[in-house]
Amino acid sequence: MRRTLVLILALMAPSVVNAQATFDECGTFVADSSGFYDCLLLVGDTLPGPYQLTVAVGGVYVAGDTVHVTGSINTLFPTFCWDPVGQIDVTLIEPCIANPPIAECGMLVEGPMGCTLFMTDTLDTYELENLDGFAPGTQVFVDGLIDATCATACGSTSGCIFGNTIEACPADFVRGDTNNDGGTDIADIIFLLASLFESGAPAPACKDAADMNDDGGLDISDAISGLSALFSGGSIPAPIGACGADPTADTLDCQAGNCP
Ligand SMILES: [Ca+2]
Ligand SMILES: [Ca+2]
Ligand SMILES: [Ca+2]
Repeated sequence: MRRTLVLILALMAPSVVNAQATFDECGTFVADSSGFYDCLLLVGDTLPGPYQLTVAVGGVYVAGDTVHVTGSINTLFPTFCWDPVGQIDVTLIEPCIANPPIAECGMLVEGPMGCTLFMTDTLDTYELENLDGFAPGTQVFVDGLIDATCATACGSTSGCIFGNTIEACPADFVRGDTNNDGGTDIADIIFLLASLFESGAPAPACKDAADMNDDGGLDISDAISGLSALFSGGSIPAPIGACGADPTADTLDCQAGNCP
């Protein structure tokens, strides 16, 4: 009897066209509205669903819990739950942080309605609170908080970034090339020591390149790390040997870089 009822309910469920779309937002678990089953479904903040998840959530979560889920939405899927409009093939499920931070480089692009949007490497687009004179087509570093549910006049976006600062993206560089001549040798150590201790000596064009221990500051320990890497089998943090971005954010300036 129960099996028959399941089949009937499944047949009565709204038919939908299969489509693959991305789900990447916070949502809230709700109980199946039929009251017959123990299906725990997810209602997204902007994608109302409800959605069935491909991972077991019973016993882990209860109705009312909020989570951040990423995955792809499949609208053709077997189910005995009453009312899901899609199934999320889950790649990540984690606690929901209401306003996750963002601090990364991306591109300013022209959006609809005359808006300028910030597009990340993963093609998410956000309205910014502060453009500070930067124009579309510019690579910029944005540091702020994400509001994925903001009301925006900029059409379909991934949300808004608020409380943000915006500045030019740090240039790629090779760590250790303190004198900016394309190579890494004892001359870089001498250049660094001179910049630290000789008045009037030029500063490194890319201070990140001179931060050989990548601790966010420039001092004698960087020269020691560089000497160790050159002569004592030590190593310094990436990027070394090829141009790359600083893996650790800091306040050191590298707008000039030492790469083409
Ligand atoms: Ca050099
Ligand atoms: Ca340092
Ligand atoms: Ca750094």
